[in-house]
Amino acid sequence: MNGAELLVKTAVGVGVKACFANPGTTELPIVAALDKAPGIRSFLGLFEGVCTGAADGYGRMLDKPAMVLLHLGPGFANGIANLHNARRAKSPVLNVVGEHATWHRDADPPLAMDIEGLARTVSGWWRTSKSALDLPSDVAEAVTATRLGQVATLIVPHDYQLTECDVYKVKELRSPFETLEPSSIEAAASRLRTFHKVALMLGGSGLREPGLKAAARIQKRIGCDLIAPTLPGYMERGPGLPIVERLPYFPEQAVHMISRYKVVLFAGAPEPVTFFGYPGVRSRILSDEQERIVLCTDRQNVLEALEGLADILGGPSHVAIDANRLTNPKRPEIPGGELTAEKACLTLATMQPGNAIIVDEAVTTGFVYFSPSFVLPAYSLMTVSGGSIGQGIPCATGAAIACPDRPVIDLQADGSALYTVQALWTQAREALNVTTLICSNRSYRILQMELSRSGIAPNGPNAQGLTELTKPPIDWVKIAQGFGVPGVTVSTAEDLGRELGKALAEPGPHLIEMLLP
Ligand SMILES: Cc1ncc(C[n+]2csc(CCOP(=O)(O)OP(=O)(O)O)c2C)c(N)n1
Ligand SMILES: [Mg+2]
Repeated sequence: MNGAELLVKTAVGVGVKACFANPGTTELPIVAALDKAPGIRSFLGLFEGVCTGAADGYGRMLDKPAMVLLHLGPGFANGIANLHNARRAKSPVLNVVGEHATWHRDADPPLAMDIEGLARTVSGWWRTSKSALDLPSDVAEAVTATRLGQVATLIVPHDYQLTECDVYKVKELRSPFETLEPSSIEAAASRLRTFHKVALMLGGSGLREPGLKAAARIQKRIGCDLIAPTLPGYMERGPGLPIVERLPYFPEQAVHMISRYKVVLFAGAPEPVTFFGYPGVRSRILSDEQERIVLCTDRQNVLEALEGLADILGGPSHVAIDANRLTNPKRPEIPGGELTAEKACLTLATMQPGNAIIVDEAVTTGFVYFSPSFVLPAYSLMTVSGGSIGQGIPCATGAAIACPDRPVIDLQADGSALYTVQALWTQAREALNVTTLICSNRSYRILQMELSRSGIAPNGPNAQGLTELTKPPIDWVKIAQGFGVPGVTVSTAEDLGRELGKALAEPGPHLIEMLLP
């Protein structure tokens, strides 16, 4: 057995089942090992940002890592933007990056780069292997690090991949969570008993079904509202789960929403801040007068903390969610007429099948999706958690590979789609059940809005030229067809309803361009 086989065998042994790859010469021993030591399916991405975004989507869905196989520093660099989203989503991702042979490195060959320097910007754990025999423990440690919701990056010199060695031993995986002190949960509980108007901000596993059910028990006891970050990495919604509001994107709306509360309790979510530093607007959404209580950080077990708090507060063991609390307990009606952002979102909310996976990289078009969609059948929602666009199509691809029995719908802004559009080819190649709804407003609309908000007219020749996607218009149907995905353009809600129905009924990927004003 060589080092590459040792690496792959260990990865299989600790439960890795998928590898999103764009390899080069320094990874070819690992490519060969994927055949020799079976257990991992590989998927070719035609750009590294596709591979990392797909691994992110896969990791968010299954809460366990896929491997990403990347070529030296340049390959890794191409994948960083979506690894940034993975890091912000607390998504488990295992990167394996080939490095030049140790004896060749000093010659400074063309693809040589400081890979560790790149790795540290997005990885909670990173290492360059020191020998072929270290590879099993390196892989096991890397996978353990991903269990904390981290990106782990293992850099493997080419000569170690080729070194013959027989030792094969999978190391035990340790629980990665930092200890949760019962006294801090008790302290939070006694402080909370004295307050009304509490918001509970949920992150990590707090937004998965068991976490949400524990949050509902706390809510029943202290009457708090539940809030998710503006861009949650992963959350579950549906019947039987409590209503969770989302912090709005624009700072004045976020401040307005959070100003209702005297106390904000954090469970695995960071304190919210504005996306950008706007002159005259403070960074933190909370005021100095509002009390912050940290139940647990994102390095602790959020579910355990929420359940512990619910127990101490004496919350009932199960809370039936009262449908009367919903302001609009009925599913929205199918709208009609020329499409708008709102009608596009309502049509999706009306037709969304049960158990769907919704990827929301709709930017401005998606603002109106979240509210009507809390009355829908159960679904999972993923957003562009790190604000680094070009995440949606790859993320949907990885999610469909992780959960082949669930329909995936990607509500996808047009500008963002074009960063990693070649992920459509992987969808076609793997016959994935993904429907991509392109929000075709032919602009970087959010930038136009930000320009107007800052008092700059968005119609100067440069401001216009840098925010419009016209001249020439982008032909979405041809792009989709070019990658092997059937595509269609719609301009009314009725047509969208009909085409979405067809796309969901037919296996394989589809793209629908929704012409929006
Ligand atoms: C990697 C990266 N590059 C650039 C940006 C800046 N940016 C934010 S939104 C946006 C364009 C959004 O346009 P689109 O995806 O069409 O959504 P719309 O605003 O039209 O709804 C850009 C360029 C970013 N956030 N991330
Ligand atoms: Mg746009």
